[in-house]
Formats: sequence, structure tokens, C-alpha cells
Amino acid sequence: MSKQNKTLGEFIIENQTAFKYTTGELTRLLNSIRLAAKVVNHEVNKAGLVDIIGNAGDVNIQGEDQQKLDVYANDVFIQTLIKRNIVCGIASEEEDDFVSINSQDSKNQNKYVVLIDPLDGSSNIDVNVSVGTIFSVYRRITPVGSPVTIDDFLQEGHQQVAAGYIVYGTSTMLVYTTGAGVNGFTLNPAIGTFYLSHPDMSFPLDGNIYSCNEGNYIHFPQGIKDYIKYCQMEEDDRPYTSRYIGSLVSDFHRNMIKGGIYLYPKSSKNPKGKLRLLYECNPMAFLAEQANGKASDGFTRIMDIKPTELHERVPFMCGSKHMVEKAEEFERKALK
Ligand code: P6P
Repeated sequence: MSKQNKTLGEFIIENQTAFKYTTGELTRLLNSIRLAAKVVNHEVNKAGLVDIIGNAGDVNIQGEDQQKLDVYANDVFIQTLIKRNIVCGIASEEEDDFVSINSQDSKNQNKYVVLIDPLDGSSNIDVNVSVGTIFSVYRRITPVGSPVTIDDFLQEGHQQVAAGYIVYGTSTMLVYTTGAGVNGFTLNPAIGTFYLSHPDMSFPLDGNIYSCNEGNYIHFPQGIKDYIKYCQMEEDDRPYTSRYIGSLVSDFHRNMIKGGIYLYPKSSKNPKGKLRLLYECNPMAFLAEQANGKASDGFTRIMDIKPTELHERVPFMCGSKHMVEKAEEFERKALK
């Protein structure tokens, strides 16, 4: 079948043999994420038309107001994964603790846990700016059939078996990796099918876009301040263009196509950074590395960081390899 007409379902089946674990489960897992993405996309696309935007009236563990679509997207992904009986545990930005599935039922022989940010960039919902879903998949490390434990979730990012995102933008795309490169699929809403539109996605080694909330500039570490000033200098191929959407998935997606770097450093306001290691930074880092990019906290490879708690935050930079390396160079110099 010619590449341009290939559907996500066909692609998953054709490439399941490249996946080094049991084939059927991953296929079913990715198909359930595909289904949930279509359901959430339908609601996101009509958010302005029904009374589903605005606050849900609750606050999540992050202390952030839960937008109704946050709650809705969280429920859709969790219920879809549970109903399809594919995973043994789920962790979500919107859930204080992880969800253990059929923990008393020893028939639950499922081997995978999924971690999700069900609606990343949700502050953009009410102003009709693109948002996304991020997912990360690991094999459990505790015995199959036993209740999952926190250890099944606190794995280093290099243990991920799959990761991806859905970006609900001018078109809806699902982008994922299972460790054999990154491929992007665009939804044809008329028939509800994702088609392979961006095969073998790859960050250009260099770029001229930097994405950062410069409103926090005075709170940044000196090395980040120095790097931002470097980006703004008139020499070589600079000044760069500053592009910041306020949605990690959208900034990452644009930078992967055009070349660029995304930074969310620690600051006096966010001493450990803002982004969550397990369900934002690690999946995006897996995708970045699989797309010939790089992801670190400024000093350490993101996927080598040993998690200690479910919702822990880390400083984060990712994108074109040479741009990340330059930013890391400024961070190191500032410490001398
Ligand atoms: P700020 C969204 O809440 C998010 O986690 C990322 O998607 C986004 O890049 C960042 O936070 C925006 O944070 O502080 O710049 O509004």
C-alpha cells in the first residue's frame, strides 16, 4: 500500500513486528488511544459551542483550576483504557494517585502502565488556541497479576516502550514512537480516520525558533538568561524568532517540523521547574530523541532522571540537538 494512503491502524499492524514485546497488546493499546483521541477531539472542536468550557469548579493536585475539558479528557482516556482491558495501571496529571485496574483480579495479566497529561495547555481552551494530549507507556516491573505499585510508574524515561501526543490544532494529529522513529498521522474528520501524513519526523539539527515564557526572565537562572540574550544577538544566523504558544505539544510539534528549542527552566517562582517529569517531559524526550533531537534539564538527559514521585517537576529544554547543546553550554558556563 502506498505510504500516503496508509491509515494509523494499518501502520500499527505493519510495524508491530518491530516492537520487541508481545505484538497484540501494544496494537490494542495504541488503538484505544486512537479511539479516545477521536472522542476528545470531537469535544475540543465544539468547545466554544457548548457549555463545556470554563472551570469544572475543582482544583487538581497541581493546584491548577480544572477546566471542564481537562476532566472530560481525563475520563475518556481512563475509561477507554479500562474498558479495553489493556493496561494494569494509569497515572494522570488530573489524578492525585495512580489508578490500579482490577487489582484484586488476578486475571488481569496486562503488562503495561500508561501515564497521561489528558489535556496539556488547557489554559488555552477558552481562547481557542491549540491544546494536546500526551501519553507515555511502560511495561510493569512488578509481577503480572499482582496489584500495580508506585514502582511501576517511577521508571526512568529510557524504559518507555511507547510515547506520543495528540495535537488538537488547525488539524488534529497523532504523533507517536515505539522506539523505531517518529511518525505523524492526521485525522480526516469526515470519516474519522487518521492517515500517515508525516512519516519519519525529525528535528533539524539547527533551527531559529526559541520557545520560552520570557515573562519569567528575571526569575531564570543566569545560564538561561545568557542563552536568551544569545538568541537575541544580531550575529551569525541570529536573532532567532521567539514563538511561544503556551501549549508544550504545539510548540514541540512546530519546532520538530521547523527546527527550534522549547525551554521551561526552573525559576524563583518554580524552583523545580513547572513541567511534570513523568507525563510531560519523559514522553516528549522519548519523541525528541527518536526524532534526532535532544531533551535535558540543562545538565542531565531527561530520560536518565530517576523519578521519586508521581507529579514531580523538572526544568526542561528540548528540540534541535545543536540548540539544546548550546543552551546546556550556557548553563554550565554560568556555574563556573
Ligand atoms: P506558562 C501548560 O500548562 C504547560 O504545562 C505547557 O503545555 C506549556 O508550555 C506551559 O505549561 C505554559 O506555562 O507558565 O508559560 O503559562
